[in-house]
Amino acid sequence: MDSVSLAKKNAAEKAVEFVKDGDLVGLGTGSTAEWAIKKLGELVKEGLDIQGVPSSKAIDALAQKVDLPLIPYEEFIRDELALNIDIDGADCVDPDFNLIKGGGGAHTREKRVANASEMFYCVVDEKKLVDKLAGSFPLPVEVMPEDLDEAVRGLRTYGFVKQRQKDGKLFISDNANYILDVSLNVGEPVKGLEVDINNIPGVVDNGLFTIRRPDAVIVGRLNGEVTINNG
Ligand code: A5P
Repeated sequence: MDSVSLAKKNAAEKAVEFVKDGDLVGLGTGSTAEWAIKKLGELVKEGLDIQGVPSSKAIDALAQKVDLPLIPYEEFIRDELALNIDIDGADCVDPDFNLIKGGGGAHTREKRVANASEMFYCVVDEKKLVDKLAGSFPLPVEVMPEDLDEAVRGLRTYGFVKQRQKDGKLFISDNANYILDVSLNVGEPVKGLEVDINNIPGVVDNGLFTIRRPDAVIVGRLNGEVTINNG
């Protein structure tokens, strides 16, 4: 395994150590969170008693594959469930624990899950740590297809806008929406931007996590070490 993959695995498995018997666990999306889900599957086989809430269809499928007991995302929303802990990755993390997420297009559900969680552990390899969010990673913004043009016009205030594609086709989110990636030209701080962008007509949610920030960021280092940074 290469050093970045190992760093992701080490960070995710460290976060799993904070999961306790009886917990309702938010299951993040992405290649880092997947390590946590696989580890939780192993622990459940050994007797850990938890239920997971998947933040995407892809993670729902993985969790089922490793026999993790699940509460479907739709049920979590309908019943307004409170979760004990959420383990999720990020595309970049600034020194104040503000995040950009949504590289996999799952940030809307990921944010609902993080907002409902008492503890939010963000798990990353050290390459995700940045001084400034703007310019480090294009900001994913989920938009409703019928409002695409209006959303694009509104988002151009903040930077270059590109509609996401996958395998030569328009990317469609789990919520049946489009994703626009915005190369932010706004500089820092990005505080306030999360709300402002969500006020553009047609925007469902954007990948800034500046309001619900992680309680801890667990960083897998390329030398194999893991550091836990508490907020
Ligand atoms: C999914 O939409 C994202 O928010 C992911 O959590 C984020 O892109 C991190 O993914 P990796 O762990 O694969 O880098």
